[in-house]
Amino acid sequence: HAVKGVPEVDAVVVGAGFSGLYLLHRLRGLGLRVQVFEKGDGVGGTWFWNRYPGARVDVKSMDYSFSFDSELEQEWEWTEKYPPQEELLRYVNHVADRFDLRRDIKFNTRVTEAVFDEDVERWHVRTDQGDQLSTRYVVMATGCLSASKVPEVPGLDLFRGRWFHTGHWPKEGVDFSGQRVAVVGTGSSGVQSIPLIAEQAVELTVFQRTPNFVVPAHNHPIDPDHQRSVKAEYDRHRQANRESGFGIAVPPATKGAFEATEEERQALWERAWYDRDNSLVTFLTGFTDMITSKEANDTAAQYVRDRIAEIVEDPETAAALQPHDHPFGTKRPCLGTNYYETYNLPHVRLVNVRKTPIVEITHHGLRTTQEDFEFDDLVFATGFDAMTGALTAIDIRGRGDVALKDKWHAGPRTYLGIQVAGFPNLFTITGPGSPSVLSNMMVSIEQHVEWVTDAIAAMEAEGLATMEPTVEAEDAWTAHVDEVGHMTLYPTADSWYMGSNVPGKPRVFMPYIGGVGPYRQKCDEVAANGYEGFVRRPARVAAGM
Ligand code: NA7
Repeated sequence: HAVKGVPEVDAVVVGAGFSGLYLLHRLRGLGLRVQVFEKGDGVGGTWFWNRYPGARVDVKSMDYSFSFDSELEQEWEWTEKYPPQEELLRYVNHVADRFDLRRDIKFNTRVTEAVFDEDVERWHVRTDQGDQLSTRYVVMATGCLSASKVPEVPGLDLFRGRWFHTGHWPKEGVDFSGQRVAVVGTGSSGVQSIPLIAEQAVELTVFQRTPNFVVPAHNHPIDPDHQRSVKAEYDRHRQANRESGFGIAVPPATKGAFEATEEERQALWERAWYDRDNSLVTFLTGFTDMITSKEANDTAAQYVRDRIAEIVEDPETAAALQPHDHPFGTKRPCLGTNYYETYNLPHVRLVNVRKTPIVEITHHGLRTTQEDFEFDDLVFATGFDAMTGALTAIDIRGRGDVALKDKWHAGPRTYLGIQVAGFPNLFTITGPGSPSVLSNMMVSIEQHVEWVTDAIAAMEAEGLATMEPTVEAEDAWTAHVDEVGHMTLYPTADSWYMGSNVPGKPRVFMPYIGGVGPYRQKCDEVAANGYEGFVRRPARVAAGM
């Protein structure tokens, strides 16, 4: 049945970010022939593309790194609490070299199509470079925030200045000296880049649709003693992350916000705001009911709003920067360095485009319902078609020629965020329905890569040809993800977790908020129970079908 002349491999991996690299390493370890396709000209995924000024991870370096190789984790020296993009890119290149991964990666190549051939039970994969491959397994390591999104306002083709999206920033960097710059978007990318662009630009106008909660990052050089002490007990440290809620171990909250006194609450928020060792999750994990009770959450939200009013001198700007429309954390909170302070600079101006929306881009700038703006450079920090965008951008067709895009027309449906019914041997790393973006991605990536490669190893050992979830298991998991999501405040916000930032995208809470630890336990139980909820079959020929 094999298509004549089409080369065969055992596994195709799409993407050479952290997920794709670790997958390649593990799949090779099983003795499989693996082909990785990567659309960039280097490894690194997120850290390859997001080179905008100020880009850095907001999970601590000691936690945001691979744990699978003890020599790697012991030898690599981090320099900062939150490493910048360049350092993460160096790290990921080091990993690629150390495990000799490049020879199985084809760069500058985008996978355009993956079609399951039911007759031979193989996937037929095509790329934009004309590659065609026949493979048994396809693993999508395409990332949750990789399909970037430029606003759907007319006129961009008329704009005579330079324009950029933070998610595919030019490699050579951009010099904004002497320029009048506009930034659209105030999520993490806007929050990180705005203060640095303001240092160069002669004039900076920030177009904000929704103010976010921005907590001081307190980034600093890593204390060598701290690095040594974590490394001395790295296994225990990593294990605590794996068992935690967000993939970042913190002392568990013991009471609800209103079981504490006003002084206790205040002390906690002071620590979350001022302590140089704070983290992204300090606010969210302070009390047991932070993500389930609006009133509890609002004690933190109000604390942050008060700090904004304190920092920002112009009362109108301060008011516009204060988030009121969503609870703290229900849109991805940001870590910032001099973010609010930047609005005190005389050449920086905030425009509230919720009040006066952008109507069109013009040849010299942009026009809102109220005003005509002129500038030289336009920066879109407008985010991504999150979690599903990179998957639905590929023409993926499973049994019965059903397109993944069509199957997901009302929102993603998966079992464990790992597989989709009707798409045998297709696996997603940190897919919708898994903790992914609500966690320390490195912890989630390692867990998925290990689970998926173990599942493949088990198939190989048992001589099985296909693995896919039952529709019942997928329905039950999808309902569970939704149900747990709706026990929290998350669905009340217009966020990219809900698909709200993409016009026409179904409003579904995509990640799993049940917690990284419990989720891992569930995955392990499923595997231990003979891959409960999955159908695993020998080859049809071998089975005499
Ligand atoms: P985000 O967090 O999705 O932020 C995008 C920002 O752009 C956000 O403020 C959006 O406002 C704004 N936006 C998007 N479209 C428009 C239009 N059409 N007009 C005006 N403003 C717009 O992306 P980031 O790249 O900052 O961060 C992505 C993730 O990386 C982050 O969450 C971390 O996980 C790291 P909105 O809130 O939709 O009203």
